[in-house]
Amino acid sequence: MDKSKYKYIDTKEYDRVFVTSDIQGEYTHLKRALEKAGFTKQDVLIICGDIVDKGRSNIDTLNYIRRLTEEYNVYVLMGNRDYMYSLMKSESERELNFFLSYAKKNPNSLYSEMCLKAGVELKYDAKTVKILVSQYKNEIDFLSSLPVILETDDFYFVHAGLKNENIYEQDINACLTMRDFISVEHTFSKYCVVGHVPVCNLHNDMSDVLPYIDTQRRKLFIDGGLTTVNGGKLNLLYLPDRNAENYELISV
Ligand SMILES: [Mn+2]
Repeated sequence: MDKSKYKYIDTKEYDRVFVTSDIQGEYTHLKRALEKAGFTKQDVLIICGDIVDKGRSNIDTLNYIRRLTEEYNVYVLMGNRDYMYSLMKSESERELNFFLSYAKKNPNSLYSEMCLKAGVELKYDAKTVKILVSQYKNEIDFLSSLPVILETDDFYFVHAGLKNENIYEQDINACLTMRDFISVEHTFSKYCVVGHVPVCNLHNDMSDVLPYIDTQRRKLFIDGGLTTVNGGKLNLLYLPDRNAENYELISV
């Protein structure tokens, strides 16, 4: 994995460290959670990917989060859904077709909203993509430039998981899409915080949206299943120290 996909931040300069994930086009949940937390410019928020698709307000969510990154200490990581949009700019026909088949399968998508808002007929072809890429350059550039792994002195953050702690050995696709991080046998030296898999699947209880924690291998799963699970929630966690089990939860 190349260096541009990895980011380190020093969190000592901030009052509080927050993390959330899988907002999936429902920014009003994030807005409410941040209000409940009393999030300020002295705090930092890390968003572990999948900011768009599945929800009702994908363009508004993207713009809300872009604004947050300009006005607050907010770091957004790439999720597999966000990544798909970087393929819109690809010269490769295979990658473009991969994107188009994804867009076709996801009717509540940023893609369909972009067509609607631009007054372009919703079609899944290269010509339509080209029009959208020029009309939504800033939005697509933002999604394309997101880092994949963020490290602090106390945590790793990534959308789906890491295979070990050697950052440069990671496969980007695996970081964004692995569904079996729970079975990765590596014991992390500090907690690895991820979204991607709704926690109810790990709890084996479809109504349980509380974060799932593996204290032995130091993994913290936080995706409350907003938009993907009945009764799903957005989990915003305040991490007061490196012992992730001490988190305080705001669930909306
Ligand atoms: Mn995901």
